[in-house]
Amino acid sequence: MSEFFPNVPKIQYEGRDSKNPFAFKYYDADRVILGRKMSEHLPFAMAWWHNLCAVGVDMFGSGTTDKTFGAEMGTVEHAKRKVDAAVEFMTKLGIEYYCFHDVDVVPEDPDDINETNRRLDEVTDYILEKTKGTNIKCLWTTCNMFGNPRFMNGAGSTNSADVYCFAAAQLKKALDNAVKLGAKGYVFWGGREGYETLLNTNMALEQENVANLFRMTRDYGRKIGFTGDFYVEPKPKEPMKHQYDFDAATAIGFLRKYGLDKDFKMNIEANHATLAGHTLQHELRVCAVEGMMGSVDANMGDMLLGWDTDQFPTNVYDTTMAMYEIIKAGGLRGGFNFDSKTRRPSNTMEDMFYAYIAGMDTLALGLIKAAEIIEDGRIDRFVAERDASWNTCIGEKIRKHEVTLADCAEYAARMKKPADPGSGHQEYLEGIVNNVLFASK
Ligand code: XUL
Ligand code: CO
Repeated sequence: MSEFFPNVPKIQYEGRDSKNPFAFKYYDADRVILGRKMSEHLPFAMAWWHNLCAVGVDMFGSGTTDKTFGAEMGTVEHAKRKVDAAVEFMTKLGIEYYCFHDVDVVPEDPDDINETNRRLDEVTDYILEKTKGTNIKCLWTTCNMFGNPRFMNGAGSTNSADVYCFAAAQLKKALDNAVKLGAKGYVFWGGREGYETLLNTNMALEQENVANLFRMTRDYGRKIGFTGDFYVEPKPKEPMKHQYDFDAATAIGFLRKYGLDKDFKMNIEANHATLAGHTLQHELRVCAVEGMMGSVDANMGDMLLGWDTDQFPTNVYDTTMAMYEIIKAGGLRGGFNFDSKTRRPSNTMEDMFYAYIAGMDTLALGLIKAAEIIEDGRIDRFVAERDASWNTCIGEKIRKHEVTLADCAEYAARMKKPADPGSGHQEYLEGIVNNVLFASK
């Protein structure tokens, strides 16, 4: 068992007074909150790419972390050692799900997609073998259709019909593997589905081609028995200057336009929300309102940097407001995938565990505090009272389409002057949140 992480024990819940770095302070899997176990509210997933592949490379320097796991990088042998490491890592943390891109689990053959697919068969067989008898399973899978140079002008939005077919080939294989591994979802993140300049871009054609790729993938998946959700993961930019799935509202509008909204939901990432000029809470509220709440890529950005830093979520205020939205929407269909990476100088194997413990505890604390805000009831009551006029005679008639614009104008003319709409009491409400967060019990 202790092959790759010999210094790390099984991580247990010890409570908030524990000083043990290898213990949860808040995540207590069996604790019941609002009628459900914490583990049911928080289906955690490990992201294969950050945890097992990323070695700390940045724009200015090479890797700082050793992720050879005793094998030569770039070999199928190494790919299998990553599977072994994943199983040990997840078992020690009590994480049940994993997420991956096709080329996270195998080295891609640069010249022959058939060889890459053969390797995928071999390594997914190995994943099945190693996870048999455990409760480890696939939350979602996806394709890397942004790293290979052939995708420099996009995958679904490429100018080249040949390249488009290579994207289709990857998607077909990914859906085969989704069924094989029992994945709950498939994610489309359109890293290069957008443009650098409109001077060379036929936006209408490109968007229609992306929709066609979604449709064909949906049709293939359903044909071979994939019953899970398809997700779109919005992001406004990076790597492209402009990405078509800019934010949740844009992506949902796109899916509705092409009749794909029944099979697709959103995979919302915190750092993508802030890049779009939104909060994570905003993006989740849009999903809740539209019935498109799917899954979450858990991380956070750094407001002073402004790019996709993919840091582990450690801001309790943000996770509290995110959990508030998720609980009120009835929970996630998917889970919380840590699309997060340790900082470049956090380069030990132990840091991988510290990061996950901090992230899991921060979401657990957010869950606890969000439930307390809901049970406290002051905020919900205030919002209901604020909107009370919509339950009065004229308010109800407007909502039921029983009056015309002229009827409303006549109503205003009779009143001469409206009643005071009432204070928004923002600071009072922010005080309630702080009161719940920091009340010592
Ligand atoms: C990139 C990103 C991706 C997707 C999956 O910003 O979030 O890792 O989650 O392709
Ligand atoms: Co992501």
